[in-house]
Amino acid sequence: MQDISINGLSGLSYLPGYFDRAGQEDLLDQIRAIVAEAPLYQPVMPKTGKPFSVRMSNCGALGWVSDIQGYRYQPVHPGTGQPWPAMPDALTHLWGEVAGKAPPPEACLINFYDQGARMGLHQDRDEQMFEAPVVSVSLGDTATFRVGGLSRKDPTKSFRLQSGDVVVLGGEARLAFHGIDRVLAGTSTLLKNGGRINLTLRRVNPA
Ligand code: MD6
Ligand code: FE
Repeated sequence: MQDISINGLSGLSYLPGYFDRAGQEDLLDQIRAIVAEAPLYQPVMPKTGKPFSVRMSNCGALGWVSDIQGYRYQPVHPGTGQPWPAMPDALTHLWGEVAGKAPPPEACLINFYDQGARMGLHQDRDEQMFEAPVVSVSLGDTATFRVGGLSRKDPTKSFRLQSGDVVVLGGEARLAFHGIDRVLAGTSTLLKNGGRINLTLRRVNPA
């Protein structure tokens, strides 16, 4: 586990290779079963309706959604109206290992990146509980992750996230701006057709 200092903020941890290849394959099988039930869909930005370049789904009690009305957490898939599938045990276990005293995660956002997809600089701030960290898992092709400070104008650092890597944004870095600049094609054999999956675990409501 590496603690990375960014703009003087503590609380950003990087755990390279947290999941070994067998662990990544197990997790991927479970994500495939989840998206068979709760299909990936292309969300749009609030107000403008501009589509995201990533496709999304969720698992856990709550899922993060974005549509013309805004960003929010909700208990059902916006297309099927069905509850989100359960969160895999491996993810609840990961949270127990890295999230300190935080209550269990309620939501796991699944982001799928095709070649060319990216994620603009943003803060994760739709939760009612910033005391709990956000924990991310990367699967598939390597991505360039950029992280800055509490203001969008703060300087940023970028580093590569490989399949199996975990990032924790907690403490002072919980609200740091971050994003994905690009996905590097052909860097992993985990997904047959390439691309990248990112899972972010969140606690939404106070215990
Ligand atoms: C991604 N990650 O890796 C996007 N958010 O595809 C995030 O937006 C993120 O990695 C909160 C905490 C860690 C993250
Ligand atoms: Fe984020």
